[in-house]
Amino acid sequence: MKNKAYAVLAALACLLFASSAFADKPVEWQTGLQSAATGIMEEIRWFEQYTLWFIIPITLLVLLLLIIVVVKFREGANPVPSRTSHNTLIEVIWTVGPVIVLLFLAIPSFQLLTAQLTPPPNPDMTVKATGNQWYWSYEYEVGENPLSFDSLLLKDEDRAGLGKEDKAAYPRLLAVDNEVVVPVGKTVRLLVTAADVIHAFAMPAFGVKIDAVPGRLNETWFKADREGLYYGQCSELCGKDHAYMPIAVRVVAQDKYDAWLAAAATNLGEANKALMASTDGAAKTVDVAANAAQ
Ligand SMILES: [Cu+2]
Repeated sequence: MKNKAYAVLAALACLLFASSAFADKPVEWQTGLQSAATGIMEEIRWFEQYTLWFIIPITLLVLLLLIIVVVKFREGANPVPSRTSHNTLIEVIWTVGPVIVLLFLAIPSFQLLTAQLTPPPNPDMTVKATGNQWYWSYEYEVGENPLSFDSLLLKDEDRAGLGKEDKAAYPRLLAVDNEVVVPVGKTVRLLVTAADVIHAFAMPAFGVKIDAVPGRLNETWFKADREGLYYGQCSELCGKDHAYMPIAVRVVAQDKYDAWLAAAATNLGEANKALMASTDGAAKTVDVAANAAQ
């Protein structure tokens, strides 16, 4: 029985490890946050743990007080209830105590929010993401002719030809045809808007989540610390296909990014194919980029 439990645990660990090796995305039975790929997400993970240091003791204290009241002041033990209605000391304590606790939570929380929404001066590049019913489109601010493309969910038919490893890297309902490509270690300013209804751009591993509102340009940023393929989703209910407009960001070395960008100016499909061949090895068999035109 014990061995079986260990085997299950080991299998789970393999599963977690294997999927994290391919791409940053949610895993089955996951309850915690995704591992961080940016400094902001590191801070968010820290803040979550920090908050628990308040939440758990407070919850236990309230539970303890409730148990004391239930036991000590039940009718059997305390037939004549006290008629006390005020106690100034207690009222001061239960007002000032929570205020202090809230300050301890609010100050780092607002600091983090400010950091999230304030791109550092002189970002290395700017990408604009536009939410549409139901896909994302992206624009790169590069020279005279900005690069722009749509990014659509990779359909089941297009995934059918993928090998096992590729299926893990290009998961169902998360993989897209044209990924956002950015260089590793560079500050990317992200402008987010929408063309029709409100969407939201969310990339859990980056600690990015910002509304995409028609007629309004929201600004945030990220600096990915490691290369990889990252998945996020639209996070504002935007219509019937809200669940089918994922976000994929591929973080690559600067030289690969430069090569991709140069090639993408003339042929995005070929640029994507070349990039995948150089980052994924030759395992990739299906022409993911080919269904771009739709
Ligand atoms: Cu949506």
